Amino acid sequence: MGVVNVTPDSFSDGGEWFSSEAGVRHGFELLGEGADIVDVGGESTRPGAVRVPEAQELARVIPVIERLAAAGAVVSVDTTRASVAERAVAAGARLINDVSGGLADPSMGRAVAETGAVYVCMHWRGHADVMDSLEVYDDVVADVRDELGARLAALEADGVRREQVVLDPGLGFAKSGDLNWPLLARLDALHALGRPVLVGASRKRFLGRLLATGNGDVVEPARPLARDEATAAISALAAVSGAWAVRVHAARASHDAVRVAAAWAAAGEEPSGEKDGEVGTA
Ligand code: PMM
Repeated sequence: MGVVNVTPDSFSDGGEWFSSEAGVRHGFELLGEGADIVDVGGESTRPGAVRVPEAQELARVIPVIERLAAAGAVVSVDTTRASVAERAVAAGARLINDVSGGLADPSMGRAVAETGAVYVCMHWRGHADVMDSLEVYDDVVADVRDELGARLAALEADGVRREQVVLDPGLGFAKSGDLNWPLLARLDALHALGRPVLVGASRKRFLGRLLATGNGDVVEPARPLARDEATAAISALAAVSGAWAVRVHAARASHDAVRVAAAWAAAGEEPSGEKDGEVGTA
């Protein structure tokens, strides 16, 4: 899944794709680099970011989704708003990627059920302006699994079919630094919920910290663009761990990494059939 942030303030690509034209062009670039899905978002979830009004979010994402979908691309909309999700599906999006897992908008479950779209349900505890204060866990892996399990049950109560849902540990969301590594190392705990898993590690702060230079008081985190090689390494490891997709800003390196992982796995294992069940749309 390649990322098109149609925002002026995304932390990782600095608003480079902030216009419909540029967003569409970048979407095609990502597809050309091997992305299977283009994820279009109009609201930054950068730590500390403030919300944009719904009308502005719609004005950013709908034209880009329409153009990419009309050209045959599989498009996902990155939104926490049910109204934006519905309009995006009407414009051709086939996936709804909700970083709040339905918690930001009580109407989301019903919208997902009605559209029949694939729904990425990410682990989330609060909006970007407060999330850093919410990272209190007894056991981050068990807590994230249990909270996602609760979201899955709530979605089903709203009429969403389990087969529509993909789960996501929400790296970097109410999780700083070393809290992210156990979630990656224990993707099996999320797979135990019986749904496919998407991993979004691309260019995130915990990678900047891992790759930091200097020591003592002068430690400099690696810049977002200097995190792409580490992102590709995670893509390979996530693929080996059975992830359904990785959400990345630089598609080519991760596409190659995933191909390496697939060749490696195919050479070492007996074919075992479907691992998590199909992700199905209506
Ligand atoms: N991360 C961001 C935005 N959307 N969606 C999913 N499903 N998973 C993520 O980890 C995720 C996401 C934040 O990163 P960005 O601002 O660089 O897009």
